[in-house]
Amino acid sequence: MTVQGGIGQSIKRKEDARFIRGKGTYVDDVKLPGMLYLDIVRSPYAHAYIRNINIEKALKVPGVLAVIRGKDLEAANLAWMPTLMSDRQMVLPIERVMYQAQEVAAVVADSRYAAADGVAAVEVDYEPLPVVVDPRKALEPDAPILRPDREKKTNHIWHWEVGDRKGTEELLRKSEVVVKENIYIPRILVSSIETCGCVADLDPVSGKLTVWMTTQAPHAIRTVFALVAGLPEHKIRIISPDIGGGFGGKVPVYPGYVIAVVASLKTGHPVKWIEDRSENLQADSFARDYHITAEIGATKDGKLTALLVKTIADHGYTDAAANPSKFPAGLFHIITGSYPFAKAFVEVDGVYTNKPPGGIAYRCSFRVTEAAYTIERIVDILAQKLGMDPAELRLRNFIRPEEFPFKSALGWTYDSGNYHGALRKAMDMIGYDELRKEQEEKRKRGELMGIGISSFTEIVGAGPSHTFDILGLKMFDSCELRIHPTGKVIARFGTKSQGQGHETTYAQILAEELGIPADDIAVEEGDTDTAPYGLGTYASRSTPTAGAAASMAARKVRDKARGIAAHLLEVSPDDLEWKDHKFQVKGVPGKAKTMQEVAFAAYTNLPPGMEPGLEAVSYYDPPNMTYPFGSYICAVDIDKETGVVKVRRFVAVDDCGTIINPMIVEGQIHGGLTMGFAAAMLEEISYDENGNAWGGTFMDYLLPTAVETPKWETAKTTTPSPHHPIGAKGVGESATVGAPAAIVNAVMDALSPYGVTNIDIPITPWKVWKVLHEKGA
Ligand code: MCN
Ligand code: CUN
Repeated sequence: MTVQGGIGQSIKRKEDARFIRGKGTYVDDVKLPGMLYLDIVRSPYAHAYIRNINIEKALKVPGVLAVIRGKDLEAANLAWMPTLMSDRQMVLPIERVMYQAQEVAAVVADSRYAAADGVAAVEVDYEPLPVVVDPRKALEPDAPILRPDREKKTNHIWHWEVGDRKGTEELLRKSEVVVKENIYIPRILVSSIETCGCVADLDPVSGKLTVWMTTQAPHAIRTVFALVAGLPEHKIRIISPDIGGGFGGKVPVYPGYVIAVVASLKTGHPVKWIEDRSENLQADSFARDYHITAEIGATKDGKLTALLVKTIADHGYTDAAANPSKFPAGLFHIITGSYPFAKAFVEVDGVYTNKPPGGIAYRCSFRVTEAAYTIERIVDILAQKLGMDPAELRLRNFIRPEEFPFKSALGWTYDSGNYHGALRKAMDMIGYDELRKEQEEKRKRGELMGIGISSFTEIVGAGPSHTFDILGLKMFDSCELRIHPTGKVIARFGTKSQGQGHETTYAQILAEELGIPADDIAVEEGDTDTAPYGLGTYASRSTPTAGAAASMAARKVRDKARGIAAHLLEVSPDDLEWKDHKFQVKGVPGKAKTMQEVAFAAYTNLPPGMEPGLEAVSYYDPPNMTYPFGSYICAVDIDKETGVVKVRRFVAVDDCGTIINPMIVEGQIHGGLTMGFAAAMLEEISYDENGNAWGGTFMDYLLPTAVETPKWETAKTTTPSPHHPIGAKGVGESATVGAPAAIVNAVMDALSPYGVTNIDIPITPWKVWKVLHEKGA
């Protein structure tokens, strides 16, 4: 017997009732009496001394009430703030600006327009300084030191390594075939529909600070605010209302948030700050920017041996990456992917440059995108060198289903997988053998067609508290569940949906566990005054952590409910079984009580001595990460004359274990594939030698529209996670992680007759045309 909205049903999203009517409440919809507006003065220079900031004219602009500078913040000890990676970051500068578009001062006014006029009237006297854009140049001995405030007088931030360096080098030396490639994964930025912003309201009477804020992690923000600003934590309320896309870009604390809080304190009014699109693109947390050298070894018949990876990570002027504290390069060491290497070694060096800070954001699961891209690219380059079909090379090497749980060469324990199954399914769907035949014929005619595979392994669900923390906060998550007398439910979570559909899918888990229709279950997130503590939504962790907490809380409720049901049925609790979503007397299916009947009794007719009420809380600390995976195959045609790449077909087989809502998962995969396509073909933010951003507006930061986006063909296999209460793995980032390598592998496959092994993304027509031209095609 199924329950309405139980696990596996493609019910429509509950939240869409308000979104499609334009009735969502986003931060910019919050309007409070007496609210003021903040706008920010930003630096035109990538590196400069600030000689003077003259605010006299700005203060004369009608409507302007205050101008805030770094030195105003210094008095409150707020000119700098700590980053998540134990570095420090300017809220507003006192002496120097470090990147173009950095916040320099802030204007508070009684309207958004007056604030903008005020910004235009602030006069800043800069003295330009030498700019460092290339992280490799930043490491040269004569490079200007960008962070003299640090003890170590060097632009090198940290070195991090994992694995067996000597063993890997030795095994590579002994390997019959070795290939090595330099791969650059450029800077990209999330372009959510909604930019970042907040409304900060410090009530002068109660001393309570309420901040409506575009954040993916409200509780963590509350604790960080308490620790940094010294405010009592119970007097801070962070509300993350509806969010128009996060994708990682709403994890960091941006200076604008802090300045808005200070402005509210200073003026005694609520203050709103909303970024505009260019500010969002130019100053917010970036993703990728990894300069990677990968080397892979194999035997002549294609058995993989060892993998060695060296990386320079460009962090901009401060290391403000959002990673678990122990992992400065995130989970990059998932880079051995779907393969059982005997030896592997990875090292990463973090470097300062004159660029905006950040790192990891953009549907990445903590640098898993970089890892998956590298391994899936280098395996293809190896196949090319071996003269072996890339599908054959993968199938020969994949970790076998019976080898799970599998310990990778770099120390992760993969929970479950069936990589052969996913790749074979994708090959069937796309008609792999026929495509290869077609390619052979086309090659004879001089036409360029390519087929690319990506068989990625993800790692999501941070995480087990023995390994995962952010600034010491353990990365568990939570569900608080309460059943009302009439059998209706409210459940609150420590995570925060930004479009993923949590109001629907958490209700589905609870419906399945409680036998109560999903329509009768309200889900709330994002208000720290009401939601249980949790670390928030990013790294596809909500289902593995808070989703599991939903099951565990429901099972706690069921334990109590069993006693009440036994009382109602006048039997011993041991005589009951939970079957078909109700408590039944074993062997007497007609004698049963539903959860709704039990709920009413919990407030009206209890067994003697039992506490009234029916509720439970679960703080779920997962025993392991979950390891979703997939196999993607892409077929492209390239126009020799123009270099234009056309994705003809793209087949995606994903496996995220038990699926809660197939329609939502398909939506996640469609969106993720489109973002992966964007990274492979269009998006890039780069800098000229003076540190001017290229790609700071949508005129030249290219997003895919419906016109460019290929038609996605999706399918699934189901390999449940053995340690998750319902066997689910995360899926929110899989497609963005897996897609780029499939597309680039297809392009390189098309170009392989010319001996081309790599073109760095984005694969623009110009880059392709240039290579073809150079090779005389
Ligand atoms: N789901 C499911 N069955 C599974 C796994 C997931 O039905 N086996 C559902 C979940 O219940 C949830 C959705 O799929 O409704 C995504 O779940 P999960 O993989 O747990 O990821 P999170 O909810 O933690 O979302 C975070 C993830 C990340 S990190 C980025 S980045 C990203 C992504 O989600 N940002 C998004 N997808 C996004 N989608 C939208 N619309 N907006 C964003 O900002
Ligand atoms: Cu890295 S982007 Mo998601 O983890 O919010």
